[in-house]
Amino acid sequence: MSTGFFEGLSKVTYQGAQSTEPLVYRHYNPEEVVLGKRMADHLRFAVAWWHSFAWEGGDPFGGATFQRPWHPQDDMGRAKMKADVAFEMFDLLGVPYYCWHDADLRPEQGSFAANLSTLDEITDYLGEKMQGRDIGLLWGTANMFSDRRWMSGASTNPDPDVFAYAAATVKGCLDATHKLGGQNYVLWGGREGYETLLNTDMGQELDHMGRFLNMVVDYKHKIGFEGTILVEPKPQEPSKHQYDFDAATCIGFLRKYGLEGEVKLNLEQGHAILAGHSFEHEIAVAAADGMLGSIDMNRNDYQSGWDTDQFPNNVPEVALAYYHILKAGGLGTGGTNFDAKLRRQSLDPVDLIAGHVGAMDVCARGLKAAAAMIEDGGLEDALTDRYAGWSSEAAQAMLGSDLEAIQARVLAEGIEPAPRSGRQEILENYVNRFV
Ligand code: XLS
Ligand code: NI
Ligand code: NI
Repeated sequence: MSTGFFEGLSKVTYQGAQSTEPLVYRHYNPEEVVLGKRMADHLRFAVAWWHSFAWEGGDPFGGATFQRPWHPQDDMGRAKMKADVAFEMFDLLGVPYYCWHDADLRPEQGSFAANLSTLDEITDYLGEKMQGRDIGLLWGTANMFSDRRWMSGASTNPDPDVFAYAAATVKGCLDATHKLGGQNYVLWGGREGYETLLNTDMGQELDHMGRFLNMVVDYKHKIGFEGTILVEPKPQEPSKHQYDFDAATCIGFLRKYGLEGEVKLNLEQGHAILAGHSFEHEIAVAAADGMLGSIDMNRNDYQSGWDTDQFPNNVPEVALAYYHILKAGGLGTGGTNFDAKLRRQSLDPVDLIAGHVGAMDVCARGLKAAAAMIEDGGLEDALTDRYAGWSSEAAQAMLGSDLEAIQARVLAEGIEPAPRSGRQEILENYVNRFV
């Protein structure tokens, strides 16, 4: 029986680019084959439980604006109603995946044991709802940042009891993710960082975080979880400085603690912007090290400088992101998660549908543009041309020699490099033909 929350709204269908209807897909055609693969299998869209269903519309200056029938979220009956509405939305949108934090799903019961058992109960309920539907869990994760117990960090907390609580929590969340056939498990360390170095032993905190992540990987193997473990870089907010600052910092961290080959990255567009990077920069950094795992496709407001988690709506930006994803061989077990929330004035159920429809269409259009650039090969040809000198025997031999030999060759051959244009404007104009 339907909850009636989305009354009057019907299943969103693909109608083609010429359609002027507001709630249809104009570009997202799940069955359309792009570069030999269904569009749905490239993009692997996921809805985020927290922003779409748990967030009540508060901001630092004011409380809830959304008054959903399942608010306040303090009992199991309402947690199940929230799940019923979530699955109704998944059906309307035709999305293949969803993601959650433990705290988004279950009511807060005040003790570890009670929270563990309600998490088990609600994830059983989700499992029943997944039966007979074409929907999977992209990833599960633990919210180890909202409750006051996490205020000084989870695995990096100076109090070993909090480390223990974090380990116990992640075990429960990994078990639940495994039970639901999750494709990945994410760790985002919002409080794994510091407010002031005056009270922080950074070296010790990093060692604890490295040890913690190794325990997560060991447990994943022990229970036979085949999904990918992902960490999600973000430079700051809520912590002033977060240890998972950006892709490059995370890769260094993972190597230091022997986790390369075990852990990949969940990259978020908005976090890239906060770190002073473009999204494609973060994707290219991860891809260069074989650590591209999944993406959170939500943009930030460029003027406000904080994590506004907006639905993506800029095709040229999204196209460059998918270009680098396609170049890297795709998202693997990962997907495109909309870690995005409505604006707090967008009160109506139709707004929730419209946010996702627009975002899915922007991504589909970006993917098609990226695929067209790959097929055309213009950017790849330009790269081949720019680095052509390196295919000569002398250049390759130089990489195996040393400074003395190289200096001797420069003198003997009278080498004086001739600067060449980088052709940036020509390449930017090229990209604009596709977006
Ligand atoms: C917050 C993060 C968070 C993670 C999951 O900024 O993006 O939503 O994706 O904990
Ligand atoms: Ni975020
Ligand atoms: Ni995120």
